[in-house]
Amino acid sequence: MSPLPPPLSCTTSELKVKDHLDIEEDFHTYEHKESRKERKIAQALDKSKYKKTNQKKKSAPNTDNLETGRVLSIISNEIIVDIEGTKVVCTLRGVHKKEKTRQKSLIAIGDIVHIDRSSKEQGVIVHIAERYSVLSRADNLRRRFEQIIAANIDQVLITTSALFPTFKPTLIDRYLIMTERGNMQPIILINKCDVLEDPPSFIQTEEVEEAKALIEESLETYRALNIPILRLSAKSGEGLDELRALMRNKTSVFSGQSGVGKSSLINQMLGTDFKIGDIVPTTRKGSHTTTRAHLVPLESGGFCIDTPGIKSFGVWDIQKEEVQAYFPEILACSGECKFSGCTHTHEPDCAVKEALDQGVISPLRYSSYLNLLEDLSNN
Ligand SMILES: Nc1nc2c(ncn2[C@@H]2O[C@H](COP(=O)(O)OP(=O)(O)OP(=O)(O)O)[C@@H](O)[C@H]2O)c(=O)[nH]1
Ligand SMILES: [Mg+2]
Ligand SMILES: [Zn+2]
Repeated sequence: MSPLPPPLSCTTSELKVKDHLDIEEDFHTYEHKESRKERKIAQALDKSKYKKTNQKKKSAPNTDNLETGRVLSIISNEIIVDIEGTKVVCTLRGVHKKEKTRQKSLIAIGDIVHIDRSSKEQGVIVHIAERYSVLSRADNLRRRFEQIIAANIDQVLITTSALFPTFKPTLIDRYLIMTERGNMQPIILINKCDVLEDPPSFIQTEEVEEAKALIEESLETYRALNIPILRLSAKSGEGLDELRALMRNKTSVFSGQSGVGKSSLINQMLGTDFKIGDIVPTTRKGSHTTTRAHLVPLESGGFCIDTPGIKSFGVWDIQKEEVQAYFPEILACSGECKFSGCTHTHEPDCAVKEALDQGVISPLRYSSYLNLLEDLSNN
């Protein structure tokens, strides 16, 4: 058995340059031309800041005289930071913006930052502390950037819905990979379970029965893998006490497709007033109501983060050969395959396919595995 790949290395603004430069070299020679124009425009707009920061050679800043806070939300160039209960509007010191990076955003929700406060309500972020975990995905465009969803998270609440939008185990499996890679505990949430018992008239009975069967199969599959999975309803309140208990003293991020009810669940549990959107009747998908992530402190201790719905979830920084390492049940059988480099797709005498036929490996998981290999081959 090959060991699991190491978790995604947590990046800080400083570590990035030192530790990541080698692996980023290829990317930058390729990326250089395309983005040079963009960078020039940005630099021209921001010349004064660049000049100032250019003069200071980067070294670990002395954080003794700085205040520490946590990023609550990011509104273009304004970063709202919580410093002991006070919201401070900050900007990012120019030196951070100049770093070569494969990340789409240098600063993320949940980041712990050190701030030079210029007034009660305003300050400059001088340093981003090392992240202990990161939830990220590949951006939509040819996987060229890592898009950080949130940083310094204990657990990812992989939010799905029983019906509208359709329940998709493949998406769950992608989240599980990035959750493990990013050093976090996954918890799968199936919201809108009320509709299985009391479906609206526009949903056919057959569709409801299919969803019920798929959910039962998923509950069994993920429980066998020791991954917590909860049936919930923001409407009826089913499962909310259990979820509230799991969130106590933890930093949790709600992430999933648009319209699954992330903001509704948070509003129900915490009494917040996040905007709730309608489901588009023709597509039965959400309408991308939450447009930026928000971090909310919990009365019971800890934090939770509401995030915008994702359109797609590409795994980031994973090679095809590594995929099976994230499917423990597939990895466990792979040693018995006839060929040592068996991909479990077309090879004869494949122990994984045998286990699939015998019902030891769930068809849902196997199909996610194939789906991921295909996705990675196309990029
Ligand atoms: N029947 C039912 N509807 C729900 C439930 N939770 C949310 N909804 C509905 O689903 C729709 C979308 O809810 P939101 O909370 O805005 O979904 P979201 O995941 O935050 O969506 P984005 O912000 O777009 O990512 C709204 O019409 C909600 O009323 C539930 O438990 N049961
Ligand atoms: Mg929302
Ligand atoms: Zn095989």
